[in-house]
Amino acid sequence: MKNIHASGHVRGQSVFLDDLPVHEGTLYAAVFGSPVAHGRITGADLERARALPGVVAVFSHEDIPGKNQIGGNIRDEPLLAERELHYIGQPVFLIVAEDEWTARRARLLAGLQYEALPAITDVEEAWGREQFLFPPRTFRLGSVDEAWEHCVYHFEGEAETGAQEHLYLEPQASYAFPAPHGGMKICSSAQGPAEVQHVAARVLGLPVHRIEVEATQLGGAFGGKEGQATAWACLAALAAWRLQRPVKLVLPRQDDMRMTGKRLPCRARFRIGLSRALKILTYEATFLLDGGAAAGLSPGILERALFHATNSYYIPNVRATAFCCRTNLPPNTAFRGFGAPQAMFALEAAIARAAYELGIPARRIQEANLLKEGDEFPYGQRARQAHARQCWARAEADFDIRKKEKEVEAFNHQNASTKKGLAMMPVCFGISFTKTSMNQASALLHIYQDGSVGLSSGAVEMGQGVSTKLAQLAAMALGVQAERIRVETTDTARVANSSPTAASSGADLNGKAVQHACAQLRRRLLETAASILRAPLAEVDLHAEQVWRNGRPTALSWEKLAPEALQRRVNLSAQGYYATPLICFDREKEKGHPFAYYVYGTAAVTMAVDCIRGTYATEEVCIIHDFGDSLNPDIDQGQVEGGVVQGIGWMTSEEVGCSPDGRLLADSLSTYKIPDIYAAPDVIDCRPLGAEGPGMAALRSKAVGEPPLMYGIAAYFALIQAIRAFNPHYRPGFRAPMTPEKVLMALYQDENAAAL
Ligand code: LUZ
Ligand code: MOS
Repeated sequence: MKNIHASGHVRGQSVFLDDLPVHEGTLYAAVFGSPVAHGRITGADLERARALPGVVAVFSHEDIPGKNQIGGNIRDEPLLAERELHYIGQPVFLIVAEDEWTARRARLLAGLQYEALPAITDVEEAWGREQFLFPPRTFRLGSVDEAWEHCVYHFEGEAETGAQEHLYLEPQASYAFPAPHGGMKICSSAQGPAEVQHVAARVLGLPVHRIEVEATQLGGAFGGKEGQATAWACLAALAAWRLQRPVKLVLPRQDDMRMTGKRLPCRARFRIGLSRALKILTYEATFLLDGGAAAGLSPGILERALFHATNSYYIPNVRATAFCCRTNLPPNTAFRGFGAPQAMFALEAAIARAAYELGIPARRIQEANLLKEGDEFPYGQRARQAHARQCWARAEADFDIRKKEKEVEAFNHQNASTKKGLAMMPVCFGISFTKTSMNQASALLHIYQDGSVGLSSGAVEMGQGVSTKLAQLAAMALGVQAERIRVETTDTARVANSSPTAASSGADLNGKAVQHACAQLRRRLLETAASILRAPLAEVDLHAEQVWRNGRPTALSWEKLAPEALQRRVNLSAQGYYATPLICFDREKEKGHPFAYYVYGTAAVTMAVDCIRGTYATEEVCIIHDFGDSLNPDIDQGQVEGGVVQGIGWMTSEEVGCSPDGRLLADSLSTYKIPDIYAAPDVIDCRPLGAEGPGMAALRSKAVGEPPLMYGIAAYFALIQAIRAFNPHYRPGFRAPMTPEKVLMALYQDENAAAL
């Protein structure tokens, strides 16, 4: 089935929050953000802003009727600053006007007096001063120190990955309007409408049932709207509540880039020990994650980093510790991969480091240590249906990696000013929210009297195609054509308490809930059909829009069955519910079985470097990916392509950067460079592994959203290879992103220079 949103998206006809018709009397809001990274508020002068014609109100924290607190598990984040300022762009005032431009102009007239305090913008400094957002955690397996003594090869080093801006096409957006009987309706571009509802209720001081949050489709999210849609929704709701008028708040791109958090940058120190046969016997890593000014989703991100510290490898002795540091930067947040990419990069750096020192290809170490059936992860779960080796072997064979390597070598031999590099990247990504309680979903289905079907679930469509997959699942389960199914918006009044659409689990969890609802409806309709046909239940079946008896079609079509069932007073609505079975985790012991299953894959990336200019191109990306039994190969292929390009961007050109006083250096599209169509790989050849999927995935179709991002890590190591082919003195510092500027410096680095 085609993605039901494809034609709307490519024609620019898809409707997002800011395109919805507005209610009469709608007002527009703009956020006044902190001008300093750290400071104490000493006064405010809002009269000039209030006096501007068209300005309706300027709100501060004093106007919040409920609690000025939007933090999740850790309550450390005010909606509007009270006394202290913690990052540039932190919301301080909300200006509401008759139109957007007036609101933004009034922002320039608002005055804030403050006393500046020293800001911490460096994660090492935060670590040194023990500025932590919450306590560190450590995962352990075997005995690292004992094993270290038995290793033949020992290496230590550092690795670093940068932040990443989500750059969803649709910026953060919310629209709130008072509803009858003291309610509030919020339309929000959010991955988790239930979380927005819950926090908005806290801020407004209302019971949760008085707030309804609806998400239509989102123009991208990538994790950036998992925890961070809340502030803007609460601000719009605050103004709408105080003024009892509709209020819209859509962040201009530059506000969005300045005010919202990014992927957590990470600095890692590692120690890796190998046997003569290149078995990794011991690995120790310490991760310093930069959480920014508030915890947000960082506790989950930190633990997912630890869960993926050994990626697709079996290492018998592991100690991985992660600290989440507090800095004076916007609170960093979820981004496709959720901590796992940061940890995986560190291990690849350790492997690459060992390979260079030993003068062998990294591929040999990678291959010698891949997971096999039954291997234990540092947190106690064992790999089942472990496809790590299969993916690797298929990649080597299908893409003839040896031949490609020889070609790269020959090319480098023949060309003086262009050099190529090839690197491989295995991936093993755990599927389930790491927080066990979040692994639940529900769905609500209505069959209407003409046989058409309305489907609501907790899943938010953000371009990933989950609506299409849910329609497919419902159509299959009910035995009707997918055109009969309308996938509705995601609304807390229809489906309550849903987890955010995140962790690659949207289609899995909501798909199972849809199947559960459909099974109930199907059962009722089969009973109805049996009674109409006066046939035993065992003889009737429902598929292809038809009731069948003993394998032959009857005169009873789906279109006739639905109204007939209604006449007979059969309930044509059903709610389905799913909670992932078996998973558990014990945080005291740091052991358990947190994941329903794993997604595996192997990528090979070839990069070509222009050694005069330092520019580069991704020539080819070859991937064997473990889709299970894909529900929709087109959508899944798209997820792999988008994911790997996004990962390559993170590793290469996407540099956020910040000045020592905490100002983001890349806060617009002229300074932040994501891969465009020209920078995207010339070839992405992604082939399915073809192994059977797990029963824990809907129709054995594995989750696909996040795992492919980590294939992009190979781009960094391919670049390093190419640079070394030109400059044997180059000492890699394993600091991503490897921007063209950095590549150019690396190409001409002399032997005494510091690692780069
Ligand atoms: N969000 C979350 C996630 O709350 N928990 C997770 O485990 C997760 N994993 C990936 C992406 N988002
Ligand atoms: Mo996410 S990083 O919102 O799955």
